[in-house]
Amino acid sequence: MPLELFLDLFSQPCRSVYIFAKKNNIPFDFKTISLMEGHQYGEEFGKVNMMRKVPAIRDGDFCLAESVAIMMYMAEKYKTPDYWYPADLHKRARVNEYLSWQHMGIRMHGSKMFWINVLIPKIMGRGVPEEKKNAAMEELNGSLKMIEEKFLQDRPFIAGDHISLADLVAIVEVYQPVGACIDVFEGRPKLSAWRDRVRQEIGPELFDEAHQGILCCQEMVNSLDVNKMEAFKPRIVQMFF
Ligand SMILES: N[C@@H](CCC(=O)N[C@@H](CS)C(=O)NCC(=O)O)C(=O)O
Repeated sequence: MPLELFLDLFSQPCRSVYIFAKKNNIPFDFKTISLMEGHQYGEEFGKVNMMRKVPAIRDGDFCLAESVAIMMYMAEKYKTPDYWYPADLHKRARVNEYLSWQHMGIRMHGSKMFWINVLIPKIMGRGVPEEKKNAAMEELNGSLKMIEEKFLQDRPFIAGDHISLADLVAIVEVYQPVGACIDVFEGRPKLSAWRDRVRQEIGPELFDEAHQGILCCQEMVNSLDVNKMEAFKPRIVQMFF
């Protein structure tokens, strides 16, 4: 049985797993888990990932969650080119440094702006208070500054001359607020040039295909059945109001 990938491409870590598998010609079955439809709470998916988060994979009777662990598993199993997760001690340490930072360093900040601008007005019928929105935007700006000044510096990619898992994990996060009409590249030439290099390395066609949903998310939002979003409301209130 081919590798099964359980994904929703509106999710950043799902996009990195999807791009990694496609770019490396890893054969897989795409299993759609629509988060907005609540598929993550289904009985079948609970057997794949009891944490009820995507991405997740099933390889025979082996199940695995967490995007970074999944990509490392695929890198080892399918012996993908070294530059993705370099064997060189210092280059690998650079990749690990970014992968360790990003969970708390940017993930929440990009996601928050997406929820604030796109999902919350639809689900709650009102926007979040202006001061919370401004604070979230400031946090996101801080994260982007860190990517430019700490993780990229004057290197073409995070670990040096080649794209790696770090760049892939970074670009999908940086694109989440772009889906919420926030031009994170404006006034950031270093970030823009890095985005162009990463897109080119991945291949513009695959890059754009993976991001198409998030960049046209208004369509998805317009068609959302808010009655199916009740489960999100207590979490939204707790985090944003
Ligand atoms: N650290 C995890 C994050 C997984 C995660 O938070 N996934 C979100 C989508 S981006 C999810 O499945 N959320 C469903 C829910 O919370 O109901 C990874 O990198 O895979």
